[in-house]
Amino acid sequence: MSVRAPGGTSRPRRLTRTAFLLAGGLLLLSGGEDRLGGPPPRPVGPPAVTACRTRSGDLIADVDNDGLPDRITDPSHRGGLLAVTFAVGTPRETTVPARGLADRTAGRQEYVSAAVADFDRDGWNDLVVVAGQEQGGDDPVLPRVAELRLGPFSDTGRSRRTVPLDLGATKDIAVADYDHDRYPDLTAYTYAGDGTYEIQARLGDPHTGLSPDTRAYTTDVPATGYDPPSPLPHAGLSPFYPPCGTRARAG
Ligand SMILES: [Ca+2]
Ligand SMILES: [Ca+2]
Repeated sequence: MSVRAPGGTSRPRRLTRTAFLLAGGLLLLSGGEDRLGGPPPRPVGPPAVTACRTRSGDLIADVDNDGLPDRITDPSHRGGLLAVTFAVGTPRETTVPARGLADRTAGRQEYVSAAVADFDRDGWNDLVVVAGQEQGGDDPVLPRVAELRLGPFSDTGRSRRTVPLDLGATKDIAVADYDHDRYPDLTAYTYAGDGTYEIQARLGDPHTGLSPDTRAYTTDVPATGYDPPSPLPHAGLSPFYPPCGTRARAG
């Protein structure tokens, strides 16, 4: 006769469930072969595609290390409408919005924002994702997901290395240039509570790309309210990528 555990689950069934949970945890720890798949193969050299920006402000780069150019667009200029078109111009072309790059809990998030740049300048473009619950009250609501995924990254947003970010109550993000070094920075429109918003900029870093303790600028913004100024201050890709269709001259 099996022993009834509190809650009515019999012990053998509970052990089976525990075993399943453990196996699932080990799967995730080992890099993940769930329905979102694993990260792209580890790069053995620089990308085959030279990253560049189009006249309309899109970024062309190979973000998933399959040798084919991908196109990154963000007509919102603040992360909410970012989308990546993988394998652009081929039969395998597929467009993934920010929500599809977030993670397996994306369906439960009220908002998802993303930004793409090579924050650590290793040649591979990286993905920042913030996602969570909208602000609603005096107290800031922190995002449930705030991560830098160091590239290459897959069409489900999977990468080999993830850096957790401390961005505060942030929904709107963009790539920016604050200190005019070669590392892209991240600008974030952040709720400080009691109806006050501020701009926080995280500076790109050669070792971590961005990190919780990376140098930051914080600027108060006049009461613009829930929606940030557009574009966000110092936002733009142009300091970091050459225009497409130009070639650096030798010498
Ligand atoms: Ca690609
Ligand atoms: Ca990178």
